[in-house]
Amino acid sequence: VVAVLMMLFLVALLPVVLGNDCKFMPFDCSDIYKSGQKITCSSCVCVCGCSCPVFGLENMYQLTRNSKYMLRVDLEDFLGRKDFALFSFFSVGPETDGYKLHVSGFKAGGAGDSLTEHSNQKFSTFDRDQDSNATNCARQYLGGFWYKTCHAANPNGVYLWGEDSTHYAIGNIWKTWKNSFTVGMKSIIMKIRRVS
Ligand SMILES: [Ca+2]
Repeated sequence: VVAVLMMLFLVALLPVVLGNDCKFMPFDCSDIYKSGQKITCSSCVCVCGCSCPVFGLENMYQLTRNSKYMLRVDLEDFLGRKDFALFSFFSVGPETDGYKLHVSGFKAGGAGDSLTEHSNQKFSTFDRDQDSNATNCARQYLGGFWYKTCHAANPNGVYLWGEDSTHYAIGNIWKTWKNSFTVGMKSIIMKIRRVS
């Protein structure tokens, strides 16, 4: 199912997709925080009111279509190392174009850039091969992602609980972490923030 995107997106500021009946609803989460309202989750989505999100590709498309967002990926391994990768631009395209990833402007972070090469790729799953490889990358590497030929990051791959080279590149890896396809991360968290 294309709409399933298991990566955890934490969103600091989200735009509203305003329907006609929602004119006086908060514009985004910062308005909620300012109002003193308590939200129990660490991020929220405001679409005719604000709630805790379960993110899918369609939501990511709707969120990023009208404003500019930056992306920060926070990573941690099982040895206690924490680091990040920062990108100045992030968006997801519409379903009619395969929910293409658009990411650019790698700026900083010791985790390195394992994502830019996935830019302009459609999202592929077991049942929808939209990658640029002869094989089905999702089946080959047991994940769902914006595969190209196939990946440098596989955050929806198998949770390996650390370093494991038994099966090539199937893990939830971020290649530039250790220039390796064998290190399964403890966590990979993608956070977006509106910048305009
Ligand atoms: Ca393919």
